[in-house]
Amino acid sequence: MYGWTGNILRIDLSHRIYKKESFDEKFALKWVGGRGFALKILWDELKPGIDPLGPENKLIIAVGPIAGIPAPNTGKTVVAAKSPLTGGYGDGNLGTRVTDQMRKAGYDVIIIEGKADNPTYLYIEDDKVEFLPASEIWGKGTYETQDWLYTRYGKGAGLLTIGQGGENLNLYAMIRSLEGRAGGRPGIGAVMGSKKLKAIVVKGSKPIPQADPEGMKKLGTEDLRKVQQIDRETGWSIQGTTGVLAWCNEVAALPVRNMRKTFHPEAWKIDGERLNAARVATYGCPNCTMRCGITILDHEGHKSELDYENIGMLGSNLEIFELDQVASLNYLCDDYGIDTISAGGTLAFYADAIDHGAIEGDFRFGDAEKAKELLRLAALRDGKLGNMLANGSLRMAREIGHGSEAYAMQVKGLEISAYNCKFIPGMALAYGTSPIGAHHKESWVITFEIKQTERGSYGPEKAAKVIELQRIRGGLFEFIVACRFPWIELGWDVKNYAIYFNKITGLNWTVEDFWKVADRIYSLMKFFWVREFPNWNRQMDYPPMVWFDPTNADKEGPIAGKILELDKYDRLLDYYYEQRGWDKRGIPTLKTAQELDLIEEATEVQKFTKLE
Ligand code: PTT
Ligand code: SF4
Repeated sequence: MYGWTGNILRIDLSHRIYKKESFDEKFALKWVGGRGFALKILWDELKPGIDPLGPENKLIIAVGPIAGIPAPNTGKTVVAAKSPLTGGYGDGNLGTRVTDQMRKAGYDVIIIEGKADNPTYLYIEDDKVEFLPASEIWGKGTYETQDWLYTRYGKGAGLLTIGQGGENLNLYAMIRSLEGRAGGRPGIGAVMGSKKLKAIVVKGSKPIPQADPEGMKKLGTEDLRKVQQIDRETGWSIQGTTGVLAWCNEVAALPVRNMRKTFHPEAWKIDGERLNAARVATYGCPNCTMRCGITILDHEGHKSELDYENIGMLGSNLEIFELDQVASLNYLCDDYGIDTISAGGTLAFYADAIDHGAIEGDFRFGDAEKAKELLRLAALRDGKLGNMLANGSLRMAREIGHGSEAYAMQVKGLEISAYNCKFIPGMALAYGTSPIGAHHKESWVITFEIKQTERGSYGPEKAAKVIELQRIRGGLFEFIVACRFPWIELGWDVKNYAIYFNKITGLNWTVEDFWKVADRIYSLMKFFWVREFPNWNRQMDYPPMVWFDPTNADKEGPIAGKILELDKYDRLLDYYYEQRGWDKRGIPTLKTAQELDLIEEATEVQKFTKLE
């Protein structure tokens, strides 16, 4: 078997033991890697209903066959667990040196189970694992933690760390790596914190098994150069992801004031042009020639790397239009190790709830200094308010009541990222059906929808496009494990990934083979949710009700008077389910399970609900 090391490293923190296990070719071909491996392992090994923050939950770190090989943008790793924020399957994907170090150490998957007695960090070097005391770094932010570890293990070591957010079980705590990388929005950092695991250091020295290493090296190096050339010609990385901010503002899709508004006259102050002008450094992931991490100095003088989601959720959504202050909020989220999207969404919900009299408080939209203080409370779970904020907007809404759940901007408990879909049905469907809760990473259909279709239409072609993108983004790039930006931003053909895959594995796959794996993964993710929530119904795939409320329609601007319509959204959801082979509840049918080779899993899920 080429392309996979075939090894899983299983680490038990409770008993301070570890062992190397192997997987066979059948497992590799069925699940390929990354999200596929993580999902299948969690499905097989977690008992339904376990406490995501208890020792029974498992933290999975998984790479895929392309990960770490010099080829366009392969420095990514998947981190996954049962999510404490949503209660369902949760994962994220971050740029890190762990990717190639882990492969070189001889593993495709690391499973971390149990819970350490005391704060611990792991040092993994090839076949050796050390359980080391983390007392000197426990309580510290991610930047100080990284520096401490780099001093001991050198800059080339692969590092994954958590900050105070993960330690204090903030439900949207993430795992951090490098200068500006963060992954695991649905609280994967909190799972790591619940295990008293502060950091993981990985170093490896073995070759990554490949069918044609020389051919792949030559092709990969050439393609990295080509991608760099296209990036230079198009100028994409001049503004990187933040180039989309001005467009969102123009087409009324920007999150403003807890997504009550869709554009703002001051948005230009925090757009990609301003960001690029303020740039002091550029960061990137390993094996990348696009380097999209635009870094500026924040209000206090720290270096802070900003992407569009960070600015949208901590800037316009909070009506903060001073770029250096947005950078400060972003820096704090990075240092505490909490998700900027959920943090921004939860703070915006809190300000909105105060505005609507659902809760008393002195936080107002636009107040950057107060927002900094609230981030600290949330990260440290300081006091009653800190605890509420640390639980995310849905739990907070359920606690404070007064109908506020309608404007908690989340799906399945995960806060919506920075696209305001008041009147963008296809993108609302993408959020509704995202298998980890509302995240644009699965299907970023918005540009197709606004540029190439009638914006207010609910036709089957929109459902089809959402699925097509989910196959590529939530499927392919999450199981071969590579950054999707060369494809989405520069038009780098997905067929290239089949070429790399075949050179590395010695197989002869086409992209159609990839789509089958993607569909299998999507159906199993749904089974995972259904097993956790046996009364599953289609309302779990709805976006927040405020997007259907005519009184919430814009009063002016490009979409004045327009709002989503629930009966039409339901029809769109039906098209989506039909095309996926799922029933009216949104659950894969037995026939679909059979076609996707998921019969064993379907038998298991039948213990919880009857399949059609
Ligand atoms: C991702 C989510 C995103 S998606 C952003 S900005 W984006 C936010 N980044 C955060 C951050 O930074 N710090 C922080 N404390 N919280 C943050 N929360 C938000 O998290 C990321 C890039 C980006 S930038 C995107 S779209 C692409 N995402 C990819 C993906 O998901 N899969 C894939 N195969 N390739 C991708 N390429 C791009 O990577 P989550 P990263 Mg992150 C600081 O993981 O959980 O999905 O959250 O990965 O290495 O930081 O790169 O406009
Ligand atoms: Fe990382 Fe950006 Fe490069 Fe993707 S394009 S690998 S997110 S630096």
